Amino acid sequence: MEFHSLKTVGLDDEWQRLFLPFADQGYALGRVAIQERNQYKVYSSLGFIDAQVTGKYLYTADSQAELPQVGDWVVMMLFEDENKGIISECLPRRTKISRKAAGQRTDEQVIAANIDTIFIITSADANFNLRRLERYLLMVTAGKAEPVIVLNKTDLTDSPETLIDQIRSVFSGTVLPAFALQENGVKGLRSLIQPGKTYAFVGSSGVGKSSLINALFGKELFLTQDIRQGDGKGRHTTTRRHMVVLPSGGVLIDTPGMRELQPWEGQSGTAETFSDLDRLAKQCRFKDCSHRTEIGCAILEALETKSIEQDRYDSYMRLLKEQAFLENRKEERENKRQWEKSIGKTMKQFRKIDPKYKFLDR
Ligand SMILES: Nc1nc2c(ncn2[C@@H]2O[C@H](COP(=O)(O)OP(=O)(O)OP(=O)(O)O)[C@@H](O)[C@H]2O)c(=O)[nH]1
Ligand SMILES: [Mg+2]
Ligand SMILES: [Zn+2]
Repeated sequence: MEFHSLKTVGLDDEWQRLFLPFADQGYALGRVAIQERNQYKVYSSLGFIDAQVTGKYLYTADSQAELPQVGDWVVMMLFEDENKGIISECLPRRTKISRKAAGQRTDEQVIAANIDTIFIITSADANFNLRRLERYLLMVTAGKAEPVIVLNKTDLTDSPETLIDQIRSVFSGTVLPAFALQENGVKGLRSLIQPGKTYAFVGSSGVGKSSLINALFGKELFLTQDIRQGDGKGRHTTTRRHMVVLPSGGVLIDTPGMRELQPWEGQSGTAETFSDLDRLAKQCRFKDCSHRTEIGCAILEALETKSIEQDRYDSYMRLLKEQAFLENRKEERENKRQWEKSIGKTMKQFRKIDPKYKFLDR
């Protein structure tokens, strides 16, 4: 990998300012390109090096989200003769993209950090789904990065314009058509990419994220899916997040397609995509309106007069439900933590009286 300085991977004055106090103590700065458990590949002043997180950092982190992720700026001790680093801190994230971790847990999973623009990739085939796009938009805007929607595989439809119009009905930002398998099919995308800025590619498996990055590089950098069999569901080609630098400048992060997509960040998440509905909801007669049966519900009224569509209403309701669920789970965990803390205190007091005292029933 060609690599000249940390500026190539996005270092700017603000990061430098944040790092200054650490520099004075002999630490080095780096940016995480790949992460697999506690094995990191980091851009540093020594070039592309292996790194690990200190034991202390690892054991004091409350969740995966607090550990360094792809795109993070990290503070390291460098071991020059071994070409290795030990990470002890992560600089505060400017932006991130995260979701609820797959499965039952309500943990936040950070997909990438410090991204300027997120390309949400969708494809002009059976995969096209506006509701899913809305969910991606929500996830992106909650993490404060700027979303751009890319409609890939425009060769597979007669009228990409129709699909683009549909996207514009739910999104007022930039929408770009693309054809990853043709050299000039990524012209629009390329023209958006600026040196020193960071771009993440997200979207379902098979929409062509890796193909688009390969097209931008003009060579096969990443593995892409072979000709699909059957309905094309199932296999993920990209299995980990990966940061690379375009020769012309611009930092790109490829991500594996997401199967489970639930927004993480609480209420704030509805802000952008459903801002009109949120505004309407403020006009409901009851403050805690569920927008299902209440008299004086502004949302139901809008539904009745067809100023909002049924499936937009449905996805709004689904989202509110998920958020309520996540909020509850967070509260539960907080309660549990408080409870454990108070048990701990009680036990300390008991031990003062009798050092052998144990709580048997926990
Ligand atoms: N027809 C057509 N096929 C494309 C285009 N872009 C990508 N493909 C094909 O779509 C398939 C999936 O592409 P990938 O780039 O692997 O998709 P991905 O989004 O990276 O998928 P995951 O890594 O599994 O998340 C491959 O067979 C590509 O050749 C396109 O613009 N048009
Ligand atoms: Mg891929
Ligand atoms: Zn209501």
